[in-house]
Amino acid sequence: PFKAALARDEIRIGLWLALADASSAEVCATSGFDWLLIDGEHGPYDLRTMLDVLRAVAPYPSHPVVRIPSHDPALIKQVLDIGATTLMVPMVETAGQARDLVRATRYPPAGIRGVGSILARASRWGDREDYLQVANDRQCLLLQVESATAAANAEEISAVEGVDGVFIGPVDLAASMGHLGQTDHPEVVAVIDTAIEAIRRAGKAPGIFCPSETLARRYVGRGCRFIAVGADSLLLARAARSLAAAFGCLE
Ligand code: 3PY
Ligand code: MG
Repeated sequence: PFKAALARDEIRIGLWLALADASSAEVCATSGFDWLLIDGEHGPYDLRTMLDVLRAVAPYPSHPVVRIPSHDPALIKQVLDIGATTLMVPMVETAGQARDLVRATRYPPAGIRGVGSILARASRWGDREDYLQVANDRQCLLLQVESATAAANAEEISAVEGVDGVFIGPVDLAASMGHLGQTDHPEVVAVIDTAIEAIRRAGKAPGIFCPSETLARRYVGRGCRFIAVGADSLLLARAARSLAAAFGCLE
């Protein structure tokens, strides 16, 4: 449903799961976000915690997206085998890299994914007999553009067949432009706006991480379609600090 929604140009609002904990992920899954990002790039996840979180959120409608830390086809194979269907891949700079990533998620002859699903959760432990036939079409691949070079190549990257969405990383983009930590710097916002247009010209869904509500609504208005509007760690920190402050702690 997530992949189909992006193809239909629908808006999907998400939440970042940075805490790498199955219980907090399950709490977040009860809140109704359209998608949840299991952040294996910056969160302290390993394959087992990714698996735990995938299981924890499985009974809920929120769609899990797994961000992997590298472009390694061996890791991609493992993450798909534990049952992730939607991957987000950071730091994609060129269309050539995008093509290699699509191939890493597809079984031959379309790609190079190794075949081990009969032993894996992805095929419901072999119960889905058509898994090998349907797997390639079920994958949803989201690539990140998050440098000045990547933003300049955004249309070519987006045009690669098999790429479903292109997610702008404002934090790394700002850093690459010499504005470390300033995701709302006017030059950064201008490059983001241009990248959104380039991604849409290629017929793909643009996405972004934006915990500022005003800016998030602005990016939706510019054409972003999958937007992460917050993170579990930020929500917990804000709520805990505000409750403590209400009772005068630390005064
Ligand atoms: C970035 O901003 O660099 C990300 O990867 C996602 O927010
Ligand atoms: Mg980033």
